[in-house]
Amino acid sequence: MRIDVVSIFPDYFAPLHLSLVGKAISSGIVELGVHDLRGWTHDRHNTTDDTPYGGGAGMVMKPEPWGEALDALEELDPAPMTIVVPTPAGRPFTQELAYELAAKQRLVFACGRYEGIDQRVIDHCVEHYEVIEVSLGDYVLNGGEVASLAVIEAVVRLLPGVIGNPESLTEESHSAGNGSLLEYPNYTKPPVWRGREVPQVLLSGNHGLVAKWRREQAVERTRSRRPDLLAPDGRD
Ligand code: 6GU
Repeated sequence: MRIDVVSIFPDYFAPLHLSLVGKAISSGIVELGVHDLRGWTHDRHNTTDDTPYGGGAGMVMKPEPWGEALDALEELDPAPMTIVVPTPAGRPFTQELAYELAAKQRLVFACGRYEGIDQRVIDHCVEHYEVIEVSLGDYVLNGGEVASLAVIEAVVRLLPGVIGNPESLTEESHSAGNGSLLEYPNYTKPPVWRGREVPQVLLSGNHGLVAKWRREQAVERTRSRRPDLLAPDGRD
């Protein structure tokens, strides 16, 4: 998969070269390009924003640098681009959407700042590319950079060859493999720590009992923390 990011703060994306995503890049599973939007400005101050038509607070990102950036990215690789636009007005980001994005050939993250990007850029993109506006949840970030980092990590770990043991993908929270329950609590050695014991069933060696206990724990956690993930009648 090829991933491009366009931002006025390209330094936000340095951590992508760490850990699991970094390994996916160095091994060639992911090709990453991070681009400074200011490279597509032509005035002395590299202006990327201006005051909103109609008045009001804040600034809006100008369309011209975005248009040139997207034209230039198109030239870099012939694969069709899926433009991901992080915005609190977007489609809620879920594990299902992460799997959807992981199936694309090429993702381009368009990171807006201030009050957002001139709507004509989005409308232009919808005519020329696939566009997915994505929200991380009902709260406000200063720009799309941190949201893009989260989406990129969630997507890249799903790519074949990135996670050593693919079973860990199906066991974890929100995956299809455990009925979309939250994950059960985990324990490791020592068996007693500061007077707290590991639940006896996990030391029993009885795989059937362990599986039953974990399922019960997952259901109880989900019922108390995220009842919205259970069936509407509150039963699983
Ligand atoms: Cl995707 N972007 C911004 N700027 N704020 C957000 C968000 C995204 N998701 C939640 N808040």
